[in-house]
Amino acid sequence: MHTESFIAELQSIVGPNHVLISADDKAPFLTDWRKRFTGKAIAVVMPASTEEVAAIVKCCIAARVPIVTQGGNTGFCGGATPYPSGHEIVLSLKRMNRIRSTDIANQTMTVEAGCILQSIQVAAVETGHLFPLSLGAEGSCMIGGNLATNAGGTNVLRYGNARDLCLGLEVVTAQGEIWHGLKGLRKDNTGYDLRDLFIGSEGTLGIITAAVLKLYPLPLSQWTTLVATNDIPSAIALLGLFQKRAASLLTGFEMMTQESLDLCASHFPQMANPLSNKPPYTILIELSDHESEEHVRLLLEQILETALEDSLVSDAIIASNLSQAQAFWQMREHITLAQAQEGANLKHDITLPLSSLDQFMQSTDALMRSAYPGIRIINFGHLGDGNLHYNIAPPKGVDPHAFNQAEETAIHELVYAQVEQYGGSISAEHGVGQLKLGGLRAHRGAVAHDMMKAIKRALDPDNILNPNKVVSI
Ligand code: FAD
Ligand code: 2HG
Ligand code: ZN
Repeated sequence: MHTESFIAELQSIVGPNHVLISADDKAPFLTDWRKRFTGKAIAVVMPASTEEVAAIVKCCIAARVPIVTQGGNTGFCGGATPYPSGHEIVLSLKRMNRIRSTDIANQTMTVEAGCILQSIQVAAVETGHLFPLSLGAEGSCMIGGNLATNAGGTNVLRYGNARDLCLGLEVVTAQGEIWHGLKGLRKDNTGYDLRDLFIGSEGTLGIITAAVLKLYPLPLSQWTTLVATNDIPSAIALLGLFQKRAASLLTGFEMMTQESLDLCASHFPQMANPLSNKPPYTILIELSDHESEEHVRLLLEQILETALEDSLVSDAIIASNLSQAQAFWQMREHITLAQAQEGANLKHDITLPLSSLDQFMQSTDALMRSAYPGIRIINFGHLGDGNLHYNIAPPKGVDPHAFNQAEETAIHELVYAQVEQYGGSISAEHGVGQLKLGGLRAHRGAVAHDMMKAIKRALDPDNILNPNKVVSI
């Protein structure tokens, strides 16, 4: 491969301004959001259309250059970061950011992969609809990346994850062909489900260029409350109570330990927990209603009354206006930002059956604290989905890089052994990327892992799309 002629060919496809080759221009695309992974790339290429993506893939096949597709670069597993070998290109979809159409009768919107999630949410509201995918990175992550990682976020317990919100895809295959799968159908049993195969495949099977998304009626009113619970069994009983009494009106159920909130407040003092006496667990609950403000407010008050009577909660604050509700959510979302400011940490994005969650937390906390005295367990997450962000930070005053270098493997092993014991998953919503590549065979089992490798070989025999992410062949 002659680098110069390869670059010239890429330039002829997308135009010279859209092939970045200088170190400074490429730098923002070569390190992930957490600054955990840094790689190198021949170039960063920014196509403006699906046809240009297809032409780039064909050019890369001919030159035997692998492609690392990138959306908003907010992923947590290094999936969008090239390896340090420098033999890959980064394909950034940021220029493919058009909303192609909205079909009000069908309640769908067709968007290009480089649309920022928040811009889709706003466009949906402008038509009187809700696009329910919601996460802390929504101001910069892109829908292609959301689908490629099957992102979760805070509305999963009511609306499902990214997979549940997508009806059709347009994909450029590893052969540089275009699969036109942009149908907005809620039923389609015509053989294998290709859409679901590409969703969650983290750029290893195809390049998502556009998607048909589901829209929902915009709720009339939302009420948010923060409640204090003393233990996880009470929190889970509270979840059951809300599910029974509020049913589909329950749209958020998030858990934060006080240790997480203390860290958050130490970096963002204006975001201290408004509940008094620093309860062990703070739960953020959101109800969304289509009937009326009074209806949902009354329902929330009645459920909280029962919860207080049954001693499931010891304290509660209902947000009295929109800005207080936003402040509750900000506190929740800022735990990740506080951790980033505090320094390197070890993330564990895990799910457990709700029935095992308490035992998991008690035994893992005990093992962790006895092995690493002074360790900080920053545990929070989407309790309604059984999804914990069980993040580990070194004892205060200990250099995080030195600590991670010495203890990372042992800490991951400790947590993941516990996850296996309690029937959980080592990746709930963030994916595999390069971070969890090595642990996947043991976790999924040889049979499942071999099927995944067979799929990768069948769809991408030249191993051109994001090699050595998710699975190695
Ligand atoms: P990128 O990081 O650019 O890419 C992620 C993966 O998808 C890579 O493997 C990449 O190759 C692939 N990819 C990207 N675009 C395409 C495409 N068009 N076709 C094929 N493959 C593609 N995640 C959650 O699930 N829930 C959360 O609550 C959540 N909160 C977050 C909060 C913060 C502050 C941050 C920084 C991140 C959070 N994330 C969360 C993680 C991240 O935002 C999601 O994984 C998101 O879906 C990634 O989107 P992206 O556009 O940034 O993708
Ligand atoms: C969230 O739920 C994100 O806020 C980030 O998934 C989790 O920081 C994390 O580990
Ligand atoms: Zn999360």
